[in-house]
Amino acid sequence: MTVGFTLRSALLGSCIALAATSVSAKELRGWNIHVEDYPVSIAMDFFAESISEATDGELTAKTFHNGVLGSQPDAIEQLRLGVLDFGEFSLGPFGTSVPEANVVSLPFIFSSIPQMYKLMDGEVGEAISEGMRARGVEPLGWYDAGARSFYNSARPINTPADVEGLKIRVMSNDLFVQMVESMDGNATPMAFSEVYQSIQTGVVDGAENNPPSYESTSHYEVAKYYSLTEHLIIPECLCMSKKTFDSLTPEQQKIVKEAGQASTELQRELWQAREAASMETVEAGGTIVNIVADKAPFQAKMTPVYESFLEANPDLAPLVDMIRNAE
Ligand code: BDP
Repeated sequence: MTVGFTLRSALLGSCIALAATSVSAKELRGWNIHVEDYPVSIAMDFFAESISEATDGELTAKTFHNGVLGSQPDAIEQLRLGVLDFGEFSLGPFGTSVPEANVVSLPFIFSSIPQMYKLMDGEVGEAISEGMRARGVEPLGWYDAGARSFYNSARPINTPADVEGLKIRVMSNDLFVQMVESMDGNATPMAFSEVYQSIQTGVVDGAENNPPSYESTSHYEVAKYYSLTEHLIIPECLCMSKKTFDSLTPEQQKIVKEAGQASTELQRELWQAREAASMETVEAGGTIVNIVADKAPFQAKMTPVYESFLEANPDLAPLVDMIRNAE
């Protein structure tokens, strides 16, 4: 009798404790494609720690690195639905669901990284944020992803004619397919995780990316020609599912926003250092780097890409002009 009573009250007690935990404490789940020591990953871990500290553990967050929660296009959909709480994404794959975000995937649209920062931290970033919010995503900060350049296993690329006939992996977005096809290359959209093996086995000749990604994925081991075309400057987004964000208290939302800004500042600093370190690593590993001094012939090839984009998205012309006419 006494034993039964004690057991029952102990069980009841733990049920109450469990219910209390699930009401007051919440663990947010975050998606990240990169390895743990990547600038994005370190800044995301900092974001998670800051939130937990500022809320005294009432709100905690955990980032799953290395793309273990799935491919980037799938993760973007899950974020919009609120299945994932937060994540760090390239605006490249984001462009297919948020038209405003697609503007930054137009080749050579930004003239430099400082210009990209200035515009993303101002009116252009605000216009893209509006588009993202309307589609279920709350941006918390724009991370740096430098400039993307081509690499392949066949030859250095100095002019657009050197791209002809090369099989190049691109991120999942038609704009990148058109970009490669406009130079008579063969574009293959493919998941990031499949690129190493695909180059190694000759399914593709190469891909395009910034120095830290070229290095951290070891793509430089299988594609030794790295040609600094810098054709894409695509910012990245630390963002939260709007569903998750809206479920937080105003005070928690403020904490999340501040943590997002602080982690963005950290990421941008870490990025600079990693870019330099990555270039050293790949060169020491045998990469043959060539600087593409004259980018004009590449830019000229992109005219049809712009034309078809503006034809399909006439309402985005002011945003495109805002970037192209900026200092
Ligand atoms: C990297 C981006 C990452 C993309 C990857 C890619 O940081 O989000 O998934 O490129 O090429 O630079 O897929």
